[in-house]
Amino acid sequence: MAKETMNIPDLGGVDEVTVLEILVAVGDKVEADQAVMSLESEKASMDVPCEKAATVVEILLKPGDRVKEGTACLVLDAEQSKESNKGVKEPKQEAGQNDTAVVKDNRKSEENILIADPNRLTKTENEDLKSQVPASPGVRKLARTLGIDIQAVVGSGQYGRVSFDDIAATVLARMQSIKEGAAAGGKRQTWQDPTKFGPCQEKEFGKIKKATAKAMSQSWSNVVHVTQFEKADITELEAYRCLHKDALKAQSVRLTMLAFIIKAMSQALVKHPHINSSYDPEGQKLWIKEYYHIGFAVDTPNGLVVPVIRNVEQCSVIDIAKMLASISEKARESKLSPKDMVGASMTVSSLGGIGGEYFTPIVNQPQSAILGVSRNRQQAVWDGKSFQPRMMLPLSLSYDHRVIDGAEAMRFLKDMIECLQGLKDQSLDKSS
Ligand code: CAO
Repeated sequence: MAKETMNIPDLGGVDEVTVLEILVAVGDKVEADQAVMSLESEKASMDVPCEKAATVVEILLKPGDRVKEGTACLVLDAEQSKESNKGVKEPKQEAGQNDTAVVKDNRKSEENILIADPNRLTKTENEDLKSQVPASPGVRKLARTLGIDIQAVVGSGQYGRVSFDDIAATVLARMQSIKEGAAAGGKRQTWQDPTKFGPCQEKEFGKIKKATAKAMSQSWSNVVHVTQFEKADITELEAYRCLHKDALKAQSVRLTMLAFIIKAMSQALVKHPHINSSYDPEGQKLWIKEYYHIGFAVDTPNGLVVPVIRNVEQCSVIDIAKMLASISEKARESKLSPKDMVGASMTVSSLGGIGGEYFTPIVNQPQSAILGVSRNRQQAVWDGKSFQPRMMLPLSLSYDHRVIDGAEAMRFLKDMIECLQGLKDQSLDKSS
């Protein structure tokens, strides 16, 4: 019997590691390159391969031991292994065992492809190895190849170690769930039928609601949304509006803040062409629109519609106020035609008449930005010497970050607020 002590090999620059798992038992015959134990450092896990075919005589370490390069780990008997292999015929594989045997052999070599040296790994492989789930590099590689998040796999081994069988079980479970989903007519398995849990009224989802749901889902999944919030000081503008609104009411014109906001949007869009653009992801093109048509969201009994006021830059605030009233009425009476609701270059959604502080409106594709307006309130604002009562209007600008950068969006919002404040100096019936 030629006993040899096997030592921990080069750890690829790592000083000390922990024994995670012993993969062999005393008496086991191991092949050259077969993994005999797993080690784990803070950054990676690695398997230790046996240098030659041998029989395990003694195991010198246990899980949890801290080891360095050169620490004795196993006592092996190479002679005994050779002896026992002499004259041994290849075991006959029984029907059905063939695949398993191949998988097991591959498993050994796969595990050993990536052993020990994190410097040899790609960036992604190294990132994976840093995860806390114990698994051999081969298992991690397989999980990655199959698109399986190893963190989500329940490991059946010691300390929750994920094995090849655990990965296989995860794949099988997914396939089964897809099969069941298809059998159930493709209905999502996570959707729970609410009628099973209490009385429910069934209500038809109307045409407008369906169209909104489709447009919103598309925008939510395609547009890279960012929302920027800011408050506009509209104290003087609101005073100006109040000064005129009663006289205009007598002429059947409802002068709300929204008319000013729409006008200010068109003025700021002239200065910020990117905000007034449409992105075509397929053609990889950006269309800078040279018209200023503003869509505005109207809450109707049948759902949300977004009619458009065209060429706002050519309209006065009173023109806009009149159109807001007449088009909203048309919308609520379901009298809008499809052409009334297309072609906007940007949209405004005002909840100011109802309440709220800020919200995150969804971009109305193919536009690139939408302005959300909330309720203005008197607030105490510090002017450097004392608090002053100021009328503050909360604004929420959502934009497509593929098209518009944050700085650009903020500059637009600041300019838009400036334009809005400037409207107090502009005649209500002049376009500029
Ligand atoms: N702060 C304080 N008060 C406000 C305000 C604000 N920001 N905006 C409007 N108001 C006031 C108005 O002055 C008006 O007061 P009076 O009754 O004293 O005149 C009252 O609130 C109601 O205004 P309004 O909402 O009828 O009029 P509007 O021009 O501001 O808005 C319209 C018109 C069509 C946009 C609005 O009626 C509407 O439908 N809004 C809902 C939009 C919506 O659903 N958006 C959500 C879409 S999901 O993103």
